[in-house]
Amino acid sequence: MAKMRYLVNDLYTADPSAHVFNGKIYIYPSHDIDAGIPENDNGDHFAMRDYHVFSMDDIDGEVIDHGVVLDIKDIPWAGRQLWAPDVAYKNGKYYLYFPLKDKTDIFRIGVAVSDKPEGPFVPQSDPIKGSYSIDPAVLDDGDGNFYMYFGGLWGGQLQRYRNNKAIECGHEPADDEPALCARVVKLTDDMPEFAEEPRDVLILDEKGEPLKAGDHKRRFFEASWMHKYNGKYYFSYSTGNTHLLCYAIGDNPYGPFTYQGVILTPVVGWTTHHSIVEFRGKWYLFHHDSVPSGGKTWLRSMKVVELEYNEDGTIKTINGGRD
Ligand code: FUB
Repeated sequence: MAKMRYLVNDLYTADPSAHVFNGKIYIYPSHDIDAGIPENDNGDHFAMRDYHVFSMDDIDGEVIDHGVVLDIKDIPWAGRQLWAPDVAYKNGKYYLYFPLKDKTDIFRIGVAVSDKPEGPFVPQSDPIKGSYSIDPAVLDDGDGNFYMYFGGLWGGQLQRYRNNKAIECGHEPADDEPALCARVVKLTDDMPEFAEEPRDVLILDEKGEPLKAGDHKRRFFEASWMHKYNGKYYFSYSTGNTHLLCYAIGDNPYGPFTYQGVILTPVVGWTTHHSIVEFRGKWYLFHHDSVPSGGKTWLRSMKVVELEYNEDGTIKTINGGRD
C-alpha cells in the first residue's frame, strides 16, 4: 500500500474533491484560513474566502497550484463561508459546485463555470433554486446523468429542513427516530439547476432498518461522496461528532444504501472529509487532517493514501492516525 502523503505545505487545504480529467488528477479543496474567529459548534471558525485548484500528472508527482480560481468577492449573492466544493465535467464545460452562506446567513449551493479544469470559474448570479445546506458532491453516472449528493448537520444547517422545506424548530430527531439523511438530486441536462426535488439518501442497517438519529457512529453527518465500483454505488460520508468516514452500498444512484463499515478511523482534528477516485487502475482516498497546524481544527492539510478493496467488494479500513 502506498504511503500517506500530504499534498501542499504552503497553504491550508481541506475537503479535497479529486477527479481525473484529461489523464491528470485535479483536486478541488476548501482553502482554510485563520480568520481569528473562536471555535464553536456552528463552524463559524471555518471562514474561508476563496478556492485554489491543484493538479498532478502522477500520484507521487509534483502538485501544481493553479492559484485562486474563485473569490467570494466575485460572487454576487455571497454572505460568508466558502465550504467544501466539487467539480463535474459535461459537454466541454467544468462546473464548480460550492456551498456558501447567502446574505441572510443561510447556506445555499452555487455554481461557477469554466472551459478548463484548472479554472478560473465564473459564478452564476444566483444560487441553485431550491438548494440548501452544504457539501455538494456530484456523480457522473456515465449515461449522461449527473447526481448531486449534499447536506450537513449542525453548522451545515441540514437539521433545519424536512421534505426540502425550512422548518421552525430545526432540531435533529430524537435518538430513537430515523436519522436525518443526506440528499440526492438529478441535475438538469445543462447542469446548473436541480432537475427534480431532492430525495433522502436512506442508509439501512444489516436488518434493513433505517439508521437511527442516536446511532452517532454510523449515521450521516456531512461530507457526502459517491463512487462506483464493480457496478455498485458506494455512498461514503463523515459521522461528524464521532469522526469516522463510513460507507454504504446500493444498486442505483438514489439508494437505498446498506451500511458496510468504516473507511477511515479518526484523524487529528475535528472534521473528516474525503473523496475516492480511481487513477491508472488503483484507488485513492483523498482526505485531510490537522497534524501540520499542530491540531488546529480550522487549519487542515489535504493528503492522499491508496484505498484497497477486499474480494467481496468491501473496503479495507485505513488508520486515520489519531489513536
Ligand atoms: O470545510 C468546512 C466544512 O468542514 C465542510 O463543509 C465539512 O464537510 C467539514 O469538513
